[in-house]
Parts: sequence; structure tokens; C-alpha cells
Amino acid sequence: MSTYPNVKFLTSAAEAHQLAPDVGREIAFAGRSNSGKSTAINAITQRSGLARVSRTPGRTQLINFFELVPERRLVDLPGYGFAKVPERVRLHWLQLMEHYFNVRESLVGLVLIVDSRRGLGAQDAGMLEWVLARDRLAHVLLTKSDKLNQRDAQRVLRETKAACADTSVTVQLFSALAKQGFEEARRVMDGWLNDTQKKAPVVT
Ligand SMILES: Nc1nc2c(ncn2[C@@H]2O[C@H](COP(=O)(O)OP(=O)(O)OP(=O)(O)O)[C@@H](O)[C@H]2O)c(=O)[nH]1
Ligand SMILES: [Mg+2]
Repeated sequence: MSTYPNVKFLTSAAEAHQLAPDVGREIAFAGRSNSGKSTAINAITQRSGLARVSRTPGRTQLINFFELVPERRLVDLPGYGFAKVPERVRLHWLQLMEHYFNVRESLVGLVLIVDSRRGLGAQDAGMLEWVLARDRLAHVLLTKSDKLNQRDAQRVLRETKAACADTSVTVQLFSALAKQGFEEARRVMDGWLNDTQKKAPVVT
């Protein structure tokens, strides 16, 4: 991604009616709680402290919008898969996500953050199916790759690519700590945010 010197926090949404205006293009970051979504947004935008990072899983229950430039946004979605979240919170998450993915015309693609030590789980695969069914693009960051040796990192990359082989989903290794994969991620996202790939029509 070309650098975005004016990237800034825009707004948070706890409810459907609080979403940022649906104009231009945006890319959403999704993944399990604690997978490293907020950290990846900070790394890719080169702005530590932009998105709040937490050691406590499930902290980000809001949809957080960040503006790169006017009408271009990154969106930090609340994580899933955290066992200790009460049922009431889980249901709210589901309703908010369904609403977001169903109505959001400016959403061009999803960056799915997967902890490389865990690999692609059932909920991650479900999330990919969900966005592909809505004709959006998807790219997987296998993050925290610094926690794996080279051989294991390559194996999880190969396995994840194989799992996505019949789809348009692309996959890469990523580490905020080791500064691995930033350029590759930015290239994909730049393609989505600029006009190089036409946004697919919204299916409802
Ligand atoms: N070693 C290592 N740790 C990382 C990396 N990325 C994130 N982490 C750590 O993983 C933990 C969770 O990171 P977050 O970015 O807060 O994860 P999140 O997906 O936004 O979590 P929720 O908002 O709770 O859903 C933090 O302790 C981070 O420091 C990475 O590339 N390498
Ligand atoms: Mg977060």
C-alpha cells in the first residue's frame, strides 16, 4: 500500500445504524479473537497504536473504521471463536456481521487473519464462504509466522492454499513482529482499493 500519512480513526459501530457512511471502497479485516487483526492493520498502515491491540481475546467487540484517504477505509471487525463470550454477545456479533456483509456496498474484499499456528479453522472457512457467496474478494494472512520455523510456515502455507484451491482466495505468510509480508499484503489491498479490479455486484 502506498503510505497513507493521513490515516485516521473514523468511527466505531456497536449497532447496525452506527456504520460509517457507505461510500467509496473499504476492506474489512476478520478473524478469530486474538488472531492479530488489529496488529495487522497497524503494521500495514505503519501506524502503531491506530487499532487497539490487546492480550485479552475478544476485546474488540466494535466495528472500527479507519480512513486511509477520503472514501478509502480499513475496517477492524470484532473477532469470533472466543469460548468465554456470553451467548448474548455471540448472537449480537452474528446479527451485526450479517447486517454488515449484507448491506455494505463499499465493501470490496475481506482480509482474513489466521494464526499460522492454528491454521484455517471451520469458522474461518465459513467466513470465506460467506464473503465469496456475496461476490467479494478474499485474501488470507497466515500471521504470527515468526512463531513457526521455516519448514512449518511453508507447510501451513501449502495446506491453506490447497484448502482454497477451488476459489479465488489468495494466501500469504505474515508477521507483524518479523515485518514479514507487508509489501505483499499492501499490493493485494492496493489492487482492491484502486480501480484495477472492478467491484463485483452486490448479491442480497
Ligand atoms: N509474535 C507475534 N505476535 C503477534 C503478531 N500479531 C499479533 N500478535 C499478538 O497477538 C495478540 C493479539 O493481537 P491483536 O491484534 O489484538 O488481535 P485481534 O485479532 O485484534 O484480537 P481481538 O480484537 O481481541 O479480536 C497480541 O498480544 C499481539 O501482540 C505477530 O505477527 N507475531
Ligand atoms: Mg482487535
